[in-house]
Amino acid sequence: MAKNTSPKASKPEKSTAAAAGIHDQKMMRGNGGELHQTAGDGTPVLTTAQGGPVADDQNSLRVGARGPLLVDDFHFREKIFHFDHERIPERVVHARGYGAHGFFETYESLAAYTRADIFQRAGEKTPAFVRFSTVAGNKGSFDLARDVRGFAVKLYTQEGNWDIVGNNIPVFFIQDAIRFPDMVHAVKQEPDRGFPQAQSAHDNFWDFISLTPESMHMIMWIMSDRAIPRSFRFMEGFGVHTFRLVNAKGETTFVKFHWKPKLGLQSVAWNEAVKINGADPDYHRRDLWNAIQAGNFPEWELCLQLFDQDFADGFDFDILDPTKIIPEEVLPAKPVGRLVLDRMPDNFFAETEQVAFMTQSVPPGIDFSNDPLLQGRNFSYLDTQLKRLGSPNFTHIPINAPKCPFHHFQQDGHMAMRNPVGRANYQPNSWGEGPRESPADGFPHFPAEEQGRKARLRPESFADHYSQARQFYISQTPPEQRHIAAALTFELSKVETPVIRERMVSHLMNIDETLANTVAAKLGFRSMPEPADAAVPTRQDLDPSPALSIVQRGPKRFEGRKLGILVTDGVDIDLLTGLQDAVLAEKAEVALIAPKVGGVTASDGSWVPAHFMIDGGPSVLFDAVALLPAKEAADDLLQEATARDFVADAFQHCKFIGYVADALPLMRMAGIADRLDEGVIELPGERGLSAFVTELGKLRLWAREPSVKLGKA
Ligand code: HDE
Repeated sequence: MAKNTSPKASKPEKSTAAAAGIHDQKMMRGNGGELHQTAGDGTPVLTTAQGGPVADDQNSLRVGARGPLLVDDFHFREKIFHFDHERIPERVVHARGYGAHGFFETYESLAAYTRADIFQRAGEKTPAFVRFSTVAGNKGSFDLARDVRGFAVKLYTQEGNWDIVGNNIPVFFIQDAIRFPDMVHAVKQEPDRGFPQAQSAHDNFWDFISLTPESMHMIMWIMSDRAIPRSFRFMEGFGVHTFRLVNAKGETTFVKFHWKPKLGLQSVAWNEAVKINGADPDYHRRDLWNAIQAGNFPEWELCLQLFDQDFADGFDFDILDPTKIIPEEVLPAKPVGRLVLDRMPDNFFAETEQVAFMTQSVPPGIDFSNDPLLQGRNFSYLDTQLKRLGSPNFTHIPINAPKCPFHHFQQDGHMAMRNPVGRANYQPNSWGEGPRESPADGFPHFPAEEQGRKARLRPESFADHYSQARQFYISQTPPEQRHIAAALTFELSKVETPVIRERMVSHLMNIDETLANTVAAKLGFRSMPEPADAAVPTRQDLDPSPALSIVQRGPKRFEGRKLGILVTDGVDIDLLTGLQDAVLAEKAEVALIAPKVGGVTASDGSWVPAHFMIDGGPSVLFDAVALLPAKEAADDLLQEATARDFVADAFQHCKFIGYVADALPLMRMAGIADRLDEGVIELPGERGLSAFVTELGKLRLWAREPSVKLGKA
């Protein structure tokens, strides 16, 4: 008889389940609800999904030592069957995402505007789940693609789930949902070649865009640094469309939703984004995970732009057009509550992957406008959930289930977890069983008067595609404008068909001539094209809106950011601990980067563990850096090309750099020693380390950028 050479299954640590945050111990119970236990030591016995105890999970059942496998092996069959079916279709857009739990807290009663229960009582807390996402990339793509970010919020209100399925950009590419499949096809990988992934820099995308003037406002946003955020925590969210609030008297107010991050806006530089994608493709999800695990709970304020029909009638643009904003300088956004994310999901698949957002999920007191994009979305999202989650019972999945009482007669279907009990599964019934509808409490669709001829058309009030695109551009600071020009140049340089590049530049001429000329020059145009035909020939010259600039809406402090400190053996321990303390006092983080990840021996002989080795911790991962090598190790550091890149990149990306004199040889090698500016600060500095950390709150010295580009001092 063949000897069993099975490797002994290693026993799980008793605390594994708790450490992994597995709360649902039912997974480990047998059918009787009792834990199967091995003799005495408390470790649960592995079972099949049917609950049968498993004797050997390492070797399949076979005839003899080298013979064929047997179909009797129901355990193998079940295990491999389940594995083969682990994947569900990824989202057709927004496939790559990351979510967290939290709560929404209402500041004050908004009963004058809406009857929505969530807004009735000051201090009321409502559970929330938020999923951030990129749009174009597939599930396994990288975080720092140039792309819109989804910002989808599920609020589990006492009157049902309310989904605000928004983005981090307040406008959209198209004005009518019927164009969405074309738009998404154009941006995703080209169908014959299957690439590029997670990139808008290709012919099909720019072909579609250059043939779609209504996308020009969105293009300005996408080419700005908004499309390469530093962190989910430092970006805004927008409901995009105009919605309605409806109060108990049936009176309505139009509303636009804004989420504003407490820690201010921040993006990265494009060259940095490219490098982050290689150094840490999970940069954004890791950032959110780390912040929440460390107890630094990200927070946003919900702000409302509220307006009535008179305002809408007097406004320069149609409030139903999702390619337009209402500038905050024209209509301020009123803070009405805060959203705090304070808990990561226990299981990524169960929660983040299976969460199903739908624009049409609104409680009484929130209603829709006639924005054709919103109305198309209200129709679309139910289909996508059925396709992806495979059953009309997707609301039975805990992350999608309401947290308020609910009663209905929907029954059966795949994976039905809840079915009506008793005899009545319909209403009205004579058995006195089950729920009934309630005209007083139920959802009152706002009785808007509608009339008109049935037709396929676009209103003339949607025709101006350039005025707000220009307004966005002129609202940016000079470095932000440079970044837009650079992004357009980069993207169009990847377009292989010259006529598409020209068509795009002809649109830019309607937005800003200097921008068009700059891009054309950088692309090597030999002559300028004619400006694009515009449906509305005269562009309005709107006032700039400073609220649209990231730089003008940056943080006030370094809080929530990360300083990367380069250390070697012999690092001055007093300086290092002083700097760490100053950063922590600012509620920011430090990471130590050393030649070896184990750590370094500091000047006092103590052992200081590192977080990264230099190759694994490039400066692009940090908001600012400090260079604290000791003299005796400085030569070794000069041998490391990545140490040079660490310094050169930090400088190139306009970051603040703290240094000690012993870092100068390294700085020389990085080509910055004779180009020191006010962003390169010797430590501890005249005003001390806390003054240095205060300075870091400015995040970037953008004034350095032109000289870096030209390679000049
Ligand atoms: Fe979406 N969108 N969308 N979208 N959308 C989806 O629903 C759709 C649009 C947005 O984290 C899909 O569950 C149509 C605008 C976010 O799970 C799908 C149109 C805005 C998410 C869908 C739009 C968004 C989605 C794919 C044109 C910003 C991710 C998977 C009318 C306001 C939610 C899914 C999550 C997801 C349809 C345009 C935001 C196919 C038809 C505008 C944040 O239903």
